[in-house]
Amino acid sequence: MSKSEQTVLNSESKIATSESAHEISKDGAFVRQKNRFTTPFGDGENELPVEANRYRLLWAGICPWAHRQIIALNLLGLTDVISIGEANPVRTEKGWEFSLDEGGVDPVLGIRYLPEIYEKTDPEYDGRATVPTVVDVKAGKVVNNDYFKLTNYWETAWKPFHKKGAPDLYPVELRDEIDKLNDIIFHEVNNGVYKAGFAQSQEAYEKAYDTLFARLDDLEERLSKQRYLFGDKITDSDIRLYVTLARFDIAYYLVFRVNRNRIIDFPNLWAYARDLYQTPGFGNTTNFDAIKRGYNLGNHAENPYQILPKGPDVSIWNTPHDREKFIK
Ligand SMILES: N[C@@H](CCC(=O)N[C@@H](CS)C(=O)NCC(=O)O)C(=O)O
Repeated sequence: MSKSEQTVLNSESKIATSESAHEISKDGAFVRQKNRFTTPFGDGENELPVEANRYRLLWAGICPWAHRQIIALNLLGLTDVISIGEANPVRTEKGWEFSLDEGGVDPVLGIRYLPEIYEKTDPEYDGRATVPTVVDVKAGKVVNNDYFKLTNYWETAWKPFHKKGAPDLYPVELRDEIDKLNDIIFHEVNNGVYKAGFAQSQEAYEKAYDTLFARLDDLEERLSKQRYLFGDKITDSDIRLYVTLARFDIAYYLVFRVNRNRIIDFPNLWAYARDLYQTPGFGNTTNFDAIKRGYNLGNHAENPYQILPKGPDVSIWNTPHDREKFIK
């Protein structure tokens, strides 16, 4: 489908289904839309009550912002109290579709396309219906799509439901530093690849590309001295960096033109990525096939003949990483 056909389709439906014109600045740079549903979880009057079996998290295996929620829920043992719905990784012109489920509808919410629940929640909403989305099943409405802060809610407000021995992914004494690094990782790496991929000017693309690789060089150096970003223990920042590393060589390198080098060319970043991949919660929630199909065949991809790249070989993610050497 050509870009102009895509635009026509998008303008016909009220809810935008791909990165829309309003997310491109005058100089051709991609500026991500703001989150619409941002009420935090907590026990305050205006907060979302933390309650078992009340919420459903909707995601798609392609999506880094959604994947990090799934990793956090798995590490913390929250998958017993928050249900999970998964959309097909290949996004359609009508938005995320629950075609992996029997009958093509989400078994709990009964929706075929994600925009249906956004429309039901707020008929005025005209942004993109995105994953991750948290739905209050009792009310049948979207309550949160704040992909940036969600992992922090699972890590803090949801503590009463953590499994025994769950890791502390957001230790109080490190929160300021974790927040600072998360901001950098977001702007320069997680969203950096999108800024390169969705840029509509050479200048904006090159700026994103240079910033991204300068930051990867910096992280390569940081990870030459310690096992994880903050030392010996996995934190929230590792989850955020991992989801982009896992998509880099198989999708971004080619589709988003971030081709200075691959992750497997950085000795420390590559060993670090494998170390996480081989940690329960990371590799078992990483679906390389979904990632490849999603980025290459989804409605935002410019791939008129729908050809799926054959490589790369992902079995190398299981090779030894030798990162235990950093633990004293
Ligand atoms: N909620 C954020 C981030 C989440 C996000 O962009 N998710 C993507 C998938 S990785 C999505 O759902 N896109 C739907 C669309 O563009 O129609 C946003 O609005 O930009």
